[in-house]
Amino acid sequence: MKKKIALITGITGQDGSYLTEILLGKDYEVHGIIRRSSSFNTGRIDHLYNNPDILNKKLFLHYGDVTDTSNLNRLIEKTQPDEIYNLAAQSHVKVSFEIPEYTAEVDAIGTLRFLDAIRETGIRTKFYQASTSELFGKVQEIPQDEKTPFYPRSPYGAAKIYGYWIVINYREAYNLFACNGILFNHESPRRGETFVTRKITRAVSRILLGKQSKLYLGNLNAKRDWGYAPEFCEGMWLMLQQKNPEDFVLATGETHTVREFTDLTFKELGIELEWKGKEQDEKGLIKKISECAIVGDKKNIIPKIGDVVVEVDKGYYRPTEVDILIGNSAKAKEKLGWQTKTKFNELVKIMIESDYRKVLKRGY
Ligand code: NAP
Ligand code: F7E
Repeated sequence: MKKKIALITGITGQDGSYLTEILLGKDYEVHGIIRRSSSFNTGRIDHLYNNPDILNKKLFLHYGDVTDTSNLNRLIEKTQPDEIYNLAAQSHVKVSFEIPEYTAEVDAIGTLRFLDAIRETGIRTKFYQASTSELFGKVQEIPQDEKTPFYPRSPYGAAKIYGYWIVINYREAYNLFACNGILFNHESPRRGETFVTRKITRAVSRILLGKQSKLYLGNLNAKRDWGYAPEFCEGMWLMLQQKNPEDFVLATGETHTVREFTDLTFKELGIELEWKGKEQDEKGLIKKISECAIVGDKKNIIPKIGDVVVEVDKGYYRPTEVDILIGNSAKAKEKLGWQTKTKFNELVKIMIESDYRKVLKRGY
């Protein structure tokens, strides 16, 4: 049987790297679009890229950018994909307030360019769009599912809502097989280092090893539905294996605050925190230090009881915030047989264990 061909934008990102592994595991030929960069940007796929049995045999990389229409048309013609996964995005919500126009160019119009390239070339392919729980923004109901009205709270959310609707429009107008995966936050050791979970696990590792003294955070009370990224990438593939194109929410159904994520991260390394002060003056201090499996002897921990290790920096606050997200993925469970396995505390453990070992080994 002919191998299936997938084309992935955003292959160098967190999700792109896991999705590539999943598709190669299912014997796909995978083509990825990478951006030209002045420094290396393939770190997350280097283990595949540097494997001579994989590169240019099962995995092919092409320079491109979702802001460049002619390049997208050419790549679609050249690769003739059975499935396209559009993961490329300016994906940082806070940054989208600084570069709103570029965010719209990539996240909104980039999606349109792809759909239109499919229409123009007339190739028969399936299209996955990386939609997001940020569409729900100022949430209109709790929990959120496929029928919950949207209320985006950032230029990122506003750009992604265009992407969401243009997918539906092209599906209805031109009969394309195009799906929106409305994915709630999903994290991993490969998460970008400026997203809050990875920022916390890296900083806590560095604090305990004496490489940095404090972790500065923004809104400690924001609540997110955090899942484990590889499981969400399997869900993307499942959406494109259905008979009919539909939109699906993928979420864990649990929500936790940034403060809880921070507390649990320290706890995994044997540190109990106490919180003092209110709102922007709130601080996290070390209350107790215990032996723990990851660190071993507590003498290896550099900070002392009473040290302030977390502070609030209002520079990390957003002009408009999404206060709470919690998803209901009953539809995905029923129709795709998809549900999360990794619980919140396991996710924190996976991430802190990975970062602690990295900092210990590399020294930074
Ligand atoms: P990520 O780690 O930030 O990766 C983004 C990818 O897009 C990177 O490969 C990046 O390339 C690429 N990219 C950015 N601008 C591009 C452009 N103009 N042309 C081509 N490629 C471009 O994001 P992620 O966490 O893997 O998320 C994947 C997708 O899912 C994104 O669309 C995101 O908005 C969406 N999403 C993510 C979550 C989540 O919790 N992770 C939840 C819902 C939706 P470089 O490596 O060169 O920067
Ligand atoms: O923020 C709060 C912040 O940047 C989570 C992207 O993948 O998921 C991601 O967007 C929460 C927010 O992710 C800091 O205010 C506090 O309430 O990790 P984040 P995000 O904004 O939820 C969605 C689903 C996507 O689609 C996006 O592409 O944490 N927070 N203190 C902080 N956030 C950051 N980054 N840094 C802080 O210091």
